[in-house]
Amino acid sequence: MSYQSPTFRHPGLPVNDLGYTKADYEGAISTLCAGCGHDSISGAIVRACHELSLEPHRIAKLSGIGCSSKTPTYFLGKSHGFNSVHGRMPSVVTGAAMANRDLLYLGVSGDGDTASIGMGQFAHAVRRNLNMVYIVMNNGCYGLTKGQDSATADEGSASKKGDPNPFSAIDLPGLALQLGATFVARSFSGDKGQLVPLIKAAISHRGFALIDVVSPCVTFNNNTESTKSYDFVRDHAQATGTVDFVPMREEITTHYVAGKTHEVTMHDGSVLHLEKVSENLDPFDRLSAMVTLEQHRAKGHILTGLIYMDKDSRDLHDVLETSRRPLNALQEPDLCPGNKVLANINASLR
Ligand SMILES: Cc1ncc(C[n+]2csc(CCOP(=O)(O)OP(=O)(O)O)c2C)c(N)n1
Ligand code: SF4
Ligand SMILES: [Mg+2]
Repeated sequence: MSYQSPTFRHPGLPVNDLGYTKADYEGAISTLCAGCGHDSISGAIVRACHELSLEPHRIAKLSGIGCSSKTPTYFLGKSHGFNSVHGRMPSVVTGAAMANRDLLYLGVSGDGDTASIGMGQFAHAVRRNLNMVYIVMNNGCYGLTKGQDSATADEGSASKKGDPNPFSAIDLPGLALQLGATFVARSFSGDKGQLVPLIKAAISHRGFALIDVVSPCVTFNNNTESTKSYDFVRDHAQATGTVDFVPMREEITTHYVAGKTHEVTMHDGSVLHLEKVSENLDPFDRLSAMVTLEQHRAKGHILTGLIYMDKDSRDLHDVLETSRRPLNALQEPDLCPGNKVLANINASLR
């Protein structure tokens, strides 16, 4: 059975700069459990791409395996898509990005897909600063295979039918910071007000942008003993500050209190406003970000918002000085320098 979205829409729906409605960024109707946090994240991705007026054919959405990795079917139905093998999404993005730097790469993964089978791939995509947005839909369990604990499940946390987890959890933002990530954020699927601007900022960032989104699994891991349940996250989340994102094309009209805010111009000219709430965190200082993250973790709090950003990030293309044009746009004269140049190279090696 296929679940296609109905094509009829109210004629008065607001359109973006390209003339597209939000429906133009949606996908098929979700088959996930009703109330699954992953669906809210899909909705946030749709909203961010619509509000940024991105051309759908300029986006490539990629994923691994899991309920989370199924979600690209439910958003950006007019974009390129590749559902890869469990944990292997980063290497597929690496190949695609090296061949065609003109696309925007949006990777979606789960905590199982990223923090267990895909850990090696994740680590190397981070340290190479691959130019992509990497969203982890983190429910602390393997939802698709009936709720086993994942490596991000907190010690002592228990899923619906499970015992308390005896192992310490992998904290993906902390790990990414240690690996040299240039954009690290965390959010909650139930907080679109925070998540949408973070996705927009991640899209504008040049380099690897991780957003770890706590996303409750209502079927297997939303009980009172779980630290990834809706109630627990609502009670324990602490935001670094409010985030506001203004795309390059829009006039900046909002006013912020001096001294309490940061204004960052992104690589593409968009502007990120950060209103600082957490006194200890300097989001442009890796060490400060690591310390603050650990302090919150020790208290059992979940730090959300923008945790760290390197404003001068150099992505993999910058480092490797790759071709500015996609490989499929190169012609023979671009690839073959001609006899004279080759003869000079040969002569220099004699
Ligand atoms: C190579 C391989 N090993 C194991 C599996 C079985 N498997 C499918 S999804 C999954 C875990 C998914 O967990 P997560 O990435 O957290 O996604 P969620 O379903 O929780 O969103 C596993 C172990 C598989 N499909 N392929
Ligand atoms: S099993 Fe859990 S993660 Fe999978 S769709 Fe259902 S609620 Fe979502
Ligand atoms: Mg999971």
